[in-house]
Amino acid sequence: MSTEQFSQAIVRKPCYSLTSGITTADLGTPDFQKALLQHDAYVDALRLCGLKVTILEADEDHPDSVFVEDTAVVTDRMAVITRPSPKSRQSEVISMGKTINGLFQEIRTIEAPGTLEGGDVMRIGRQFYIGLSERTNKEGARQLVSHLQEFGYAGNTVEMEELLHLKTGVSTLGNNSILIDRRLANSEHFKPYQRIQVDSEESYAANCVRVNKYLLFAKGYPKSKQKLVDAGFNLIELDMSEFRKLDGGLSCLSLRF
Ligand code: CIR
Repeated sequence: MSTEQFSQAIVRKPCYSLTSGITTADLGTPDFQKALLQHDAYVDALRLCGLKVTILEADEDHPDSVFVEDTAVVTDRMAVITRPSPKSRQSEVISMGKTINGLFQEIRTIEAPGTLEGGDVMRIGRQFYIGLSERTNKEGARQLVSHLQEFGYAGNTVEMEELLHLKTGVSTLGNNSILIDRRLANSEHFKPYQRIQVDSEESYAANCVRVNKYLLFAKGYPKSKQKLVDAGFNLIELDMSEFRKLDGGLSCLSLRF
């Protein structure tokens, strides 16, 4: 199976209020200036991968708004505006809806009582995997699958425990391969793929982003890095320390299409 190619990305600048974003991590408060620099480096990396990057203004009313991935699911044929679960994140979709409107002809939405966040949605070819998490419920997943089917894609749900989002624990690497955390490694869904497992003390590294010929990878996870280098991937390492303090990974910071 070939690797999905991207030409564009949407990101949002970090807002100062990100220091009060939602978190379960016990890693302290993010440093705003450092977060800005790390975000700039992320945008540079997307450009290096050949993407045109739309940068949305910081949104102070929404502390978690830098994590744009959760507000939409974008494909080459259509986009779906999601319905995040935390109250503080629900109205993030209003401004994302306006941006998406200018870029996609076919747009669908997730409606109450469904909840769904893009971090729970992973695509491999025409197949989408949707994690059932504290953020994405069965009704949200059902609605997404029905939207996807309308455009010729397929969707399967994945039962999960422990992880915030599906992509906290698994990432597509292209060419039929995935990077996977121990907690999902036995899932039947992923057995057909070539699996590279991250070390158990490096579980944060399981969230990475394949963008064209590069792999965006979090800095500071040497064992997993070595496995990927040995497998022939071109890594761009990025310092994610400030976003990690809010449970955010590399994929959360952009929508790619
Ligand atoms: C949240 O809890 O919603 C944010 N602090 C982190 C969202 C991370 N998003 C993602 O993994 N797609």
